[in-house]
Amino acid sequence: MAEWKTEVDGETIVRSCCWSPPGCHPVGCGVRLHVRDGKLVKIEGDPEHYVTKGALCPRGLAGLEYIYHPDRIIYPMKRAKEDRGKDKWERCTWEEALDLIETNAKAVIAEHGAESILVFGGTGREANYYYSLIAHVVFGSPNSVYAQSGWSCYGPRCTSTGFMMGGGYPEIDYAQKFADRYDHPDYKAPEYIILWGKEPLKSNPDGFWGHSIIEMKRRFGTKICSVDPRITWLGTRCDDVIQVRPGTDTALAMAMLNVITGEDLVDHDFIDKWCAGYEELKERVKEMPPSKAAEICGVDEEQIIRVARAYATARPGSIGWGLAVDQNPNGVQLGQCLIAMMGITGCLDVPGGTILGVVDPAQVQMDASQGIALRYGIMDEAMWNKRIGTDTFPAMTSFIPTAAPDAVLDALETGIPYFPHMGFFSSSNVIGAAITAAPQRWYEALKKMDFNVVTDTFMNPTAMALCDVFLPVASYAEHNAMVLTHYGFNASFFGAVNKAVQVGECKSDVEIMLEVGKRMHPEFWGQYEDDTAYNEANGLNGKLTWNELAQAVTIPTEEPYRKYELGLLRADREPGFASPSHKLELASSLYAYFGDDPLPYYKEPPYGPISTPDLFEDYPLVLTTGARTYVSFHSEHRQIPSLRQVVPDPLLDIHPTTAANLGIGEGDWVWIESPFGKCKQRAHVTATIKPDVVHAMHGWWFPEEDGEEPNLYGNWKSNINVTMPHKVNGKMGFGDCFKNNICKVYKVEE
Ligand SMILES: Nc1nc2c(c(=O)[nH]1)N[C@H]1C(S)=C(S)[C@@H](COP(=O)(O)OP(=O)(O)OC[C@H]3O[C@@H](n4cnc5c(=O)[nH]c(N)nc54)[C@H](O)[C@@H]3O)O[C@H]1N2
Ligand SMILES: Nc1nc2c(c(=O)[nH]1)N[C@H]1C(S)=C(S)[C@@H](COP(=O)(O)OP(=O)(O)OC[C@H]3O[C@@H](n4cnc5c(=O)[nH]c(N)nc54)[C@H](O)[C@@H]3O)O[C@H]1N2
Ligand code: SF4
Ligand SMILES: [Mo]
Repeated sequence: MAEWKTEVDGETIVRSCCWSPPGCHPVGCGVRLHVRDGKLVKIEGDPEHYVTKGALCPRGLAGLEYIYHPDRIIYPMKRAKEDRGKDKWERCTWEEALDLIETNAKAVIAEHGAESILVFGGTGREANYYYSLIAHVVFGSPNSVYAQSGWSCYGPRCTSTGFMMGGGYPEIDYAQKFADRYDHPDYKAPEYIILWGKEPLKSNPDGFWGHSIIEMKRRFGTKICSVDPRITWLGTRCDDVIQVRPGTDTALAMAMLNVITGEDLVDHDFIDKWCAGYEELKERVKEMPPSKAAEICGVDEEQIIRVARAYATARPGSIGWGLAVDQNPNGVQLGQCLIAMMGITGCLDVPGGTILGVVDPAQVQMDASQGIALRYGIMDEAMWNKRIGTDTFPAMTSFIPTAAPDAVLDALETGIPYFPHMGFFSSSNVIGAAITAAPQRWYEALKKMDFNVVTDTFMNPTAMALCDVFLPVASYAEHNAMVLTHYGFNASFFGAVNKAVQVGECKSDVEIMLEVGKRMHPEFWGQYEDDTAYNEANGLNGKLTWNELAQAVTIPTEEPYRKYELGLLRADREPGFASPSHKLELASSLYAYFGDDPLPYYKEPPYGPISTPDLFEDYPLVLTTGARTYVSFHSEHRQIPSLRQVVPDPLLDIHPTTAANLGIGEGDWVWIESPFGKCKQRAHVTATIKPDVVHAMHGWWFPEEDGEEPNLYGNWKSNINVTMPHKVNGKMGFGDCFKNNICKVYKVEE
């Protein structure tokens, strides 16, 4: 193995793991960073990374363009509150910027209480480790905010898992935990994989390295089914593509369970020893025969039966469940069905099945930011109980330590339970075309805040419209950090992000947290001299020193299978699952406790041909959005030339027959209008989408346009989220319409 840092012909080569910024989920692809005279001159894949073996995605390859982009903000800036929306930013020193934050935060706390500070975080990035810490332990506020309506990303899947069994996020086994990968003696590849509302080649989500699907197919002949209203590139290589009507997935999954239980394609040993509620589940899914689901979902009955049998008889089968599970108000029931499919077929945490993560009691500690704040007296119980949404969203807020997103918008608009006064935006372009439903409402509401801070790499609509201080964030090549896939909740490896260069005066998210923390609460933050001291104490939990990790670059976790037998899923280290009964609860006592049905049921999406037939006459197409592309991460990368060239404009996928009926041709600009708002994108006419469905891209703004208000870099032009309703969540508070809205589409005439 090469040294982590070598000198070759006047160049320093640093081996590292790629993460954020720019955005990505914690995949930690291996990179070799070539440095000459203090500047990066080349970024290439690291062939010695035990998972990615030299491969990088287009965004990884465009790293130099991003890091040295002329528009990147590399010094702190400030602006007077009355100049919000105007390009009147002034460069300032870190001291000035931090003074402003300290003074304003202390004034807001004195006048309105710490709860009136909101700390916003987005997804995937390293900053995700810290935004709750910044709220709870830096400012003493209970309100960290992930602003997607219904917390509709990852949270629902993790909550279904947490309530039914624990063990982090169940992931496809691609031998990611073993240094010798597919050659490991205990490993067996999945024979059959269902990719359910997930396109991992593009998304590489949450530490799942999507290319492994191709590797397993090539090497072991793994068969694949894609459940997706679109036929993706991977779909064309699949054995089955179930083109489900968006948002009806729970009916489909219940029908598969109907086949699997009805034909007794189950593992009775596993069920007898480890499951509770099998007979009730079997009874419940009798309500959903394949013929009924076929009609609801608009798919072929025979296909449902074929795929259910293929999955259940594979030794083993595995399921990759994606974002479409979360972005569905019926999604926690879908998650429940998928976990049941993993369990009752005996495919849970076995080689080649869907694997779980060792629950590390110390890891639980690290994430319990509210616990630290309470122990150090930075928040008291009364303050913690002021978290917005705990009364209206008890299931969500019992499991996730943030405020409830929909309740935060309500609070901003109505002052109930109180008006927030300060925002700290850490890795979320809140009014941009990504995270929020109804961003036009968030924009109006957030304008009223007394003081707003943003930490980012580029100017964007949120910063331009709303913020008073801009803190420049260091890219992954400019700081030391660690990568834990699935944020440590089912980690494949410990990975090192090794600093190679300094750009301007940028600081990492940890450094920013430490600096602000030392000013607000030195009694806690004073103990950490710098970012590596912080990471060593918290992320690595004393198991490794920072230098050991930096040298190794990756350290696979080498976790064993069948953790429920070994006591590795429970903090008390007894065998079983981390549910109230210590079984895999197919009928969930916690679902029932939070007022939902303990068993899965099907509910139509809130808007659609069945739920709102009258409205559907005016808005006769089902709208799904946001399928990932190779060349952007949400609202990021629009200013990177080599990436923008691949997808220069926002695209609406529309079927040729539908397009012809509407007089729409390839490349036409079209309005996409829902009952809640409209925006325009360019038609891409393609037979890969179901005829009665259209797909719109998310995350579009135009960094090349005028940034000042009212244009805000064209923020409202192609922003698909202006068509999204707010607060359409299911009984436990989860889910939205990002992938199951309705719309009409017509040509832009001007
Ligand atoms: N390049 C890139 N990678 C990313 C991101 C990014 O922006 N860019 N974002 C990251 C984030 S935050 C996330 S959460 C992950 C998400 O990554 P994935 O889980 O892969 O999710 P998507 O790409 O949104 O959608 C996956 C597929 O679901 C299909 N789909 C749409 N509606 C439905 C439906 O109702 N039912 C079913 N069964 N399928 C449906 C879409 O057509 C799409 O092909 O990606 C992460 N990775
Ligand atoms: N219509 C529709 N909308 C969607 C989706 C969809 O499928 N359809 N997907 C949704 C999903 S699943 C998610 S998770 C959200 C994501 O939404 P967000 O995570 O809020 O994504 P962005 O809007 O890109 O905002 C992220 C900002 O963080 C900055 N940034 C990048 N890396 C770092 C870092 O390391 N530190 C800091 N401080 N800043 C950084 C970026 O430059 C960018 O301005 O979008 C959601 N929006
Ligand atoms: S998938 Fe993520 S970590 Fe891997 S190269 Fe692309 S941006 Fe970097
Ligand atoms: Mo996400």
